[in-house]
Amino acid sequence: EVRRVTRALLSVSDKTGLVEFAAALAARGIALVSTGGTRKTLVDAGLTVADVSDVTGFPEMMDGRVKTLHPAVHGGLLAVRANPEHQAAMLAHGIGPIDLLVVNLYPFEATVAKGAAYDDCIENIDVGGPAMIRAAAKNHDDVAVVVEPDDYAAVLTDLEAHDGATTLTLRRRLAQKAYARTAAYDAAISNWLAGQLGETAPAFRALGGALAEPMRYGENPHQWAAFYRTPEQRPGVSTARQLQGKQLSYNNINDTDAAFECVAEFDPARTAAVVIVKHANPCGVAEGSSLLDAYEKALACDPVSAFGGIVALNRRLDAEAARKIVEIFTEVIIAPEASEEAVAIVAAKKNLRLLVTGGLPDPRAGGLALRTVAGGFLAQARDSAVIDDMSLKVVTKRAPTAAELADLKFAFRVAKHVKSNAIVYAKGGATVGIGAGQMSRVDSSRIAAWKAAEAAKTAGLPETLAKGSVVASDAFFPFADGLLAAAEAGATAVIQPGGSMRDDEVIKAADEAGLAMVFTGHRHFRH
Ligand code: 93A
Repeated sequence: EVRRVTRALLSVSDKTGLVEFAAALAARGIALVSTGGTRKTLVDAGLTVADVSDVTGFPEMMDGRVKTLHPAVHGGLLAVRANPEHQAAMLAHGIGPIDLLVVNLYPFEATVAKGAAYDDCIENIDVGGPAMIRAAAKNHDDVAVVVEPDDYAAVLTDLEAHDGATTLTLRRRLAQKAYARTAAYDAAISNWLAGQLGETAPAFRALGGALAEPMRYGENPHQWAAFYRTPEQRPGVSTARQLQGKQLSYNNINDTDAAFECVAEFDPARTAAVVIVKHANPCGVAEGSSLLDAYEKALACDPVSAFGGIVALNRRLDAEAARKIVEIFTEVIIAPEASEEAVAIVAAKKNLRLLVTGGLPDPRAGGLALRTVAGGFLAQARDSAVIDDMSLKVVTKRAPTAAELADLKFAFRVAKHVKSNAIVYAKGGATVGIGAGQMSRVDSSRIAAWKAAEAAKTAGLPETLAKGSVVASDAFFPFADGLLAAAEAGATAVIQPGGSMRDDEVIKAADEAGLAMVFTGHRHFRH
């Protein structure tokens, strides 16, 4: 399943690394074919390169709109080498094989991003490039396709290791990347056109929304997406100043919002606090004597998940916290402000986005929360209930100690920001185990307990982090099992809304297990 490369077609807009790559191919005796601009670059560098016009027998025409759209090119990419009929067709029509395709597309996204005129954007819609990429990727059994300079090295390594041939493993990997690229490219075009049509505007105009920016894609590369700003002026990701880093993606914005809304629950006058979010759920939350202290405690909860996460802080980002945060791969940092020194430290990580908001949103503020359903949308008030405003009721024989009570409040504050069913273990002002998004409460309890045990292992500690912790549940325990799972894991106190038909049973089980339990009277479902 290795395939010898005899001829390569190169047609690239981004000419980064092109000459070196082409020279290495030529040095292996691979024949090169190129389109106008690419060929000029290569010939100027002293390489021998055939002109694609000589291959097609047509000049590049119509402002370059038609250069490679020809059977001599597509036949060479699509012919199945082991198929005698395909071979006969190649022979009959004088079509030579193309075993390696190197294409990167007209810079449509960059053209839109720089605010170019409509016609300029249209002219930057590549047609021939994606057609060749899709053809080569379909025929990856025989053909290798490279869509970005980052992959040149991998191809050369493969050729070197297999005497001028590519492996199926590499060709498959490249084909997968190729389709991801054409999907994202088409999504960007459709997204831009939708924006031009003002297609989504009516619904958002009703809410007073304005297009903040079209996005490369949505939750997945095949979904178009755009970011709208409402006049609400709530400090957060939509009003933030981005000091550095790449453009935020759809998922970045969603996750950053989740992180910042959660950290805003912690009054900066009372404590420093840090929230680390992955996939819209907190994977570590902590209060601390400083941001560094809080960050270290938050990270300890689930250091594995924190990799590639979003970090939100409730106070001005300082140098010591920044230095620690940049030690691991982080997507976004969001804070009310950042010190000059902290900004300089983060600057060393080019891709890391740093956002400053100028303040924290008020967790008690009203406002709309929206979601779509087939054929409509649901609107509701934000969940603006805050633990400090709830009248807590001790329902067990044992009342929580002062330390337990502080952690219970902390855990319930966090549980509000964890997808249901939410179970949060906390100790000393830090989460130690979070169970999120399970369909059964007892499963969330088990997962949270398991994570607390895992985190202890990672830290080389003999005992689970849940030992001596407290536990919060976003909704009542319908049965005693979830509560008992928490007690078994080492929790000594529980906070939950209460209100189950079986509250008596659950309270009895808590008393028998020696737990202290507090009812809040408020549920924090989050779906
Ligand atoms: O205008 S196109 O859609 N028509 C084509 O037939 C075609 N073939 C290659 N654009 C086409 N390309 C693109 O030209 C490639 O995807 C590449 O981005 C660019 C390279 O052109 P040049 O070699 O002239 O710089």
